[in-house]
Amino acid sequence: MSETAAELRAANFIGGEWVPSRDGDVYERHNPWRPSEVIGEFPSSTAEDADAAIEAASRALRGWAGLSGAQRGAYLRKAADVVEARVEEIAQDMTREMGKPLRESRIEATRAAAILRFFSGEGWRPVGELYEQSAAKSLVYTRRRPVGVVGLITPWNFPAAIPTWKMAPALAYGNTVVIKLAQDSPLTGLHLVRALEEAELPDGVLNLVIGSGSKVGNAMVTDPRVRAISFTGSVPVGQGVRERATKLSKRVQLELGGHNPLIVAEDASLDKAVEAAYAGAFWSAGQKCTATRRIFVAEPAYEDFRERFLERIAQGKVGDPSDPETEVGPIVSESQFDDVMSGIARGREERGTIIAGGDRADPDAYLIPPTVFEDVPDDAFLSCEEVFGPVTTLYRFSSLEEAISRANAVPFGLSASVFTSNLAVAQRFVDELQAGILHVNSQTAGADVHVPFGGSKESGYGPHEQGRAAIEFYTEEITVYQDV
Ligand code: UN1
Repeated sequence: MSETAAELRAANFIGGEWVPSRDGDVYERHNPWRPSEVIGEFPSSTAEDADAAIEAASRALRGWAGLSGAQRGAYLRKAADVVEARVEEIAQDMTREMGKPLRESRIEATRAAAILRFFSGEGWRPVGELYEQSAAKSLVYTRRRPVGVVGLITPWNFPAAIPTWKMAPALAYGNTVVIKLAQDSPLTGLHLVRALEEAELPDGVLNLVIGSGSKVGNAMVTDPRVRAISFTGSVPVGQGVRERATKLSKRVQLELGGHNPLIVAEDASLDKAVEAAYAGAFWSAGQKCTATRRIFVAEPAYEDFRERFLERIAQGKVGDPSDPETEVGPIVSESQFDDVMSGIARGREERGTIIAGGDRADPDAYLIPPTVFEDVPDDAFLSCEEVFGPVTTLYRFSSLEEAISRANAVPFGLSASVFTSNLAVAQRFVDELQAGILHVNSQTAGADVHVPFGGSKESGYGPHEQGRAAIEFYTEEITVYQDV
């Protein structure tokens, strides 16, 4: 363990103190590349710990909300400096704890600093609109105020970016925070919380609890003091969160799964399309809700695309995620590995043909090589359900209309790509494809820090995240009639 990492406390952070879980329970987290290596022992917290964190956040609310936006932004700017100075260390820990290839971990840690920096400027931007009253010339204005204590529940697959893109706007707009980090990758999030502690955030403004969704997450969702819940994770868990939280009139924001299509038109640059398909389907071992799950190729281009895609797969580096050349590393845990392998088995049972990968690639690591299916029916499991690994399927299409309608034929709507050199094709795709994030000539994954991010249909619920869009969820808009 590096020196600063050793200083990190594998503990909860409540009211400005690093504390073990109340009942002292811990769990071990292992390196998915070499599962015999223990990464660390982390608190296995309960509802009592969540309660203490919510209490601390409630006490800190008035003081924090009472600062100016620019004052709050100054803390985020300091934290951005700390994260930026530690990008390499954070990236190394991210790779060890969840197997994300180092090249992507570095990009993600850098992105966390950029998110903090973006939101540090929010305090200088408008917080309302000014009108004239209709009956008299007196003023009426809108004003955005903090929601209160917010609960953030984050997944293991983007352990730097997602906690940051929830914490930074929550804090910038004057809320206090209780965050639950995913049990599979808490170390990266500990670096982030530590950076905000080093920025001297007042006690209780940010509280961290590590534990399971059923204990800690549930306590956050059902506690009436928590006024808003932002959740990123699976569809069934997210829907359960929404049900319980809305009963208590809480705000809910959900970022759930995807089944993202990439359409390769006949006139596409195939080199670009192949590269994007590879990155979208296999980087981070396909463990992104924005990963490319279905690739629709125009009939005349199909054989050529297929051949180049298989060549690209043969050249790609699969293996040790700490090697900066590696493109595809292991799956995060044994249970996720088992899920992906059973998705592959199901694809085979349902008449799918595997043309690349499909079998475990290392007896120790949870390593699955890039896996490609073809001849999978549109109503088969693989064509409809998210398999959270490096697994994608090729389909042929004969008209754009057909491609768009098959691309839309799933309950998900997170991201989608088209590759074409024809503007009319691009425009039709942008008009008709049912997803929150559309890409023309770029891969389905990836998200810029300053623009809205979020899905439609079953992929998302509530206002979008990131950029200025985040203000919708993390503030309440009030209207003020002001007469003299
Ligand atoms: C990205 O594509 O860089 O959990 C972000 C996920 C998404 C974030 C994707 N919520 O995979």
